[in-house]
Amino acid sequence: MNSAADPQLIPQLIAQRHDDILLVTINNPPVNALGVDVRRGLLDAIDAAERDPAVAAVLLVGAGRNFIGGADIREFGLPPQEPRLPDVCDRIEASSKLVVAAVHGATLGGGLEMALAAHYRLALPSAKLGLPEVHLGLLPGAGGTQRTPRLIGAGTALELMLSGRHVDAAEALALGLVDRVGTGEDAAAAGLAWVRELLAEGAPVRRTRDAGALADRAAQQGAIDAARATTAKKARGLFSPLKIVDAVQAALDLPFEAGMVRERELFVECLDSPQRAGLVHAFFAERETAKSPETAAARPRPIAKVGVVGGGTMGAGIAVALLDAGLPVTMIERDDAALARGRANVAKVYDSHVAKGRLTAAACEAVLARWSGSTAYDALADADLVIEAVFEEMAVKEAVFAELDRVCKRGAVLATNTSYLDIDRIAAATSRPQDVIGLHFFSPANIMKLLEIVVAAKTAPDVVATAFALARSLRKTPVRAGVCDGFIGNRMLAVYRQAADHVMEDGASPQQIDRAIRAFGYPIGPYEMADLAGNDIGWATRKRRAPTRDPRARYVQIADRLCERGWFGQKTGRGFYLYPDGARTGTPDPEVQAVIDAERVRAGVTPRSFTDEEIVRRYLAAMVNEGANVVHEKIALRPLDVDVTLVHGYGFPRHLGGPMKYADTVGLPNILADIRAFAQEDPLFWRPSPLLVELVERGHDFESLNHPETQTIKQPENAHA
Ligand code: T1G
Ligand code: NAD
Repeated sequence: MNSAADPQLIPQLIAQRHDDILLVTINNPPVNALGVDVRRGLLDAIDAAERDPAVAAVLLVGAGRNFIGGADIREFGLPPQEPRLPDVCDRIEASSKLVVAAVHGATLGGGLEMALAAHYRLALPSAKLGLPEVHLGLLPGAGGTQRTPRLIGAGTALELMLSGRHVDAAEALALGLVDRVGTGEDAAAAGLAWVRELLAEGAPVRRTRDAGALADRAAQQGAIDAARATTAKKARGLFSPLKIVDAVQAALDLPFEAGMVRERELFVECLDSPQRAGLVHAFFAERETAKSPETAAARPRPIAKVGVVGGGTMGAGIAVALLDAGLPVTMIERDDAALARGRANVAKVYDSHVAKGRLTAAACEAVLARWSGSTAYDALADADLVIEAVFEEMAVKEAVFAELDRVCKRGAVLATNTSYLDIDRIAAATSRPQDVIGLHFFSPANIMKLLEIVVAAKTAPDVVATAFALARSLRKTPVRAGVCDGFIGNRMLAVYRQAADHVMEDGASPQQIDRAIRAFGYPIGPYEMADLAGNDIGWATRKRRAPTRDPRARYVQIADRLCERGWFGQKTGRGFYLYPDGARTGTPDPEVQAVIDAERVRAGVTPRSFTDEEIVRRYLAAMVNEGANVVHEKIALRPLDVDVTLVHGYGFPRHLGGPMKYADTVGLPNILADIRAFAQEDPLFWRPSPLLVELVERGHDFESLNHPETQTIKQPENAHA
């Protein structure tokens, strides 16, 4: 390295001398990921410091808001490039000159591993430290599974690696992950001051590999065994968690170098697992859906005051989500009794937080003070945004929007939380359709991450941008959707649920279908889900669709028979299952089986047996096929929008990436072959999506459509036709 006058090693890494300290700044926006160039630059910097007698110590810091967000996730799955991160960390640790890391903001994965390889660590108040690799189907593969247990003990290290949670500076100090918590946000200044102190005290080079937290072997083994037992129960088919436990076991059993070799073996197993591909896809996909064409083109309108019309299940949940984001909320209900219920639904959430010690009574009072209610719509005159969540009936919604059109100020955004209805028609009930948009929350609205932002034909771009900005402030995962019956998620749900109903009428029991879908990776099966959400919602939709249903289409009436008996699910104590005494887990109901048997006779069906594998193939084929239709009709911009919707709103296993990613993994020709085989029985239901046929003919997959340049935003007029 040349003199102090030549600070720049490479664009992403700046090395400057401050007297006898070499300040190395990682500058690789947006999160200083440890891509190959940064790794090379770091090696060069340490080598240069070693060679330069004038350098007594090296200080590592990150430019911008973060220290290091981890290894560069975009490199996973690509051919590995030297130097590998574990080698860079080993080089840092082996330095004869003091190496100190001063961390702020995100200090995650490979970023924390690098700090652990340094000889001393300082954290600033903004620091968020963690080893979240498990969320990507991986394990800390740059020495994290070997150094962390030696520094803080096997149990604590495993808890951090298996949860993937971030700890703040104070907790990091308490755990022993860092040596000191600094002040302010200037990592370089705070770091330089501390390094001078360390040099003045003659602080020795201290290698984390020599730390002794694993000394009490019996206790450490106990902690590992306990973690293995819990993980075996909780992993639910996830691949990397038990590999993490194996790696920490190696830290206890093996010398450091041998442990590093074992870590690498386990890391590569995780890297090669399809789950890594699914989880990395989900990571990037949920960041892509937050960028709609409109967010690039238009500025959001300011939102300071929000109105919510309807205080039922959704209205109350939406109000809580808004209050949690610090916004004042005005709730409108039909009458005082309904308004009181609405307030009680909101207060209930915060009261339970207080009861669980998550919120003080004073803080609860402060939040509820931002709630106001009225039965007069005029109370919404100065709202910047109004979200409607009244009954799912077109006439009721049109009346509400006409009223909002009368009372709301110009420029207010008028949103509907409808699950299925035609938002172009709702917008037409106002004189300002350009200000109308769909904000489709999922129940419970204050918990579920997904927010379908439904863009109607006349919705203005800045209204769309406003919706995406709102999603960010509510910490929701937004997906842009076009107008059709059920938008992206509910439209697909209706189709793959039909596929399950066909299998049930043809011979499988609801229990078998649920078991097969759970084994595939879902938290619960379709009939357990129906009983949880309430079978009456689907019934109302089927009744609404009856007049336009194709008379040639197969229509399974089993669910209708149950609803006619009032068996709506958990809320009525029985549905597809029995829920005695308010039980949350259902037990098989022989009377439901009797209804199914009677329906088979009525429909002239001779039942047959199904393998679980065939049930899953039919369920997924229907899901993927309709997903392709949704992309083909530009209701969803790209296949990844479908993936994010199903993962965040419909329980699709995240480690499979979503149905479209899963289809790419299975191979689109195989999915199409299944659909064509099933079409032998029912060509009307199993019509292959034109997009699926086209991609197979071209030898392409859904991933090929996930890149921005393929986007167009114009959608066909009135997709309801
Ligand atoms: N690699 C590549 N790109 C990344 C990245 C990473 N590690 N982290 C974020 N990005 C991109 C992201 O796609 C987005 O891009 C932009 O940065 C801003 O991200 C060997 C194996 C750091 C807390 O798991 O949790 O180290 O959309 O929108 O809300 O052991 O990003 O703008 O084009 O999320 O401020 C371990 C992952 C890696 C952390 C910042 N590290 N990142 O949150 O911004 S594996 C992680 C995050 C590893 C080693 C192993 C968050 C963040 P774009 P953002 P944010
Ligand atoms: P709900 O029956 O629990 O609540 C509806 C509320 O709207 C009632 O409190 C009612 O008093 C009030 N209301 C009716 N007409 C009104 C009017 N003219 N002015 C003011 N208030 C009025 O229904 P919900 O489950 O909360 O559903 C509300 C909307 O959200 C529906 O469009 C539904 O499709 C949609 N949605 C529901 C769910 C769900 O899981 N429940 C999920 C997503 C979207």
